[in-house]
Amino acid sequence: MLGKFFRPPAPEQRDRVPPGQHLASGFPVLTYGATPDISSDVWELKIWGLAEPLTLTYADLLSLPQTEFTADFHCVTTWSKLDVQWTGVKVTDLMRQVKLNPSATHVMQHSYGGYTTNLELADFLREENFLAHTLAGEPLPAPHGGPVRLVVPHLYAWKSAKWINGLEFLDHEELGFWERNGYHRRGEPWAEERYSD
Ligand SMILES: Nc1nc2c(c(=O)[nH]1)N[C@H]1C(S)=C(S)[C@@H](COP(=O)(O)O)O[C@H]1N2
Ligand SMILES: [Mo]
Repeated sequence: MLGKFFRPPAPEQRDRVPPGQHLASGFPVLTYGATPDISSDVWELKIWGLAEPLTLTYADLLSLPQTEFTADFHCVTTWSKLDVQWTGVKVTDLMRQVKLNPSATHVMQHSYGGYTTNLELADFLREENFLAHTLAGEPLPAPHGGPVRLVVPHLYAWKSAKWINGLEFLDHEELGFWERNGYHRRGEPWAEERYSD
């Protein structure tokens, strides 16, 4: 398993690598299907379902408070990358703009290209989640989800939609693309929630 693409964690990193994961060298790209080509002038994020409908442009996103984040990244295919540096808008700051219906309990992320992934509202509203537009000080490259992706550090990375363009609030759980295709409904890496039963 260890070889060109993986390296063993240093002792101080060991307790940050979840069971069954290996550190990747570099930052691999993992995409199902084609990479959408969306410029920041046309990018938009639509909010609908159990919330007052709202559309944010890239300029709207930049007008919200900007935060730098360092977060670990865990792909269910067993690679992890520690200390990824991002800049973007905290989900909690975004949600101050959104009038959520109190009956909302879940959210579906929608992406350009048709990818979807689901979250419970409590997993979505965490302080450490954010919409990222910058990776290591550079505009987020398209293969990593640019112009804008969600990042949900406490769950496997398939829960972090690249090229995000929609948040649909729901009062029940619906399953996204990978969740309908055998992956776990929640995907917590420390509990190795990889596959559905
Ligand atoms: N829209 C979209 N988002 C996606 C994916 C995808 O195929 N399409 N792949 C997911 C998976 S499985 C992982 S591991 C991460 C990979 O992000 P990266 O390519 O920036 O490493 O994005 C997630 N978000
Ligand atoms: Mo993944």
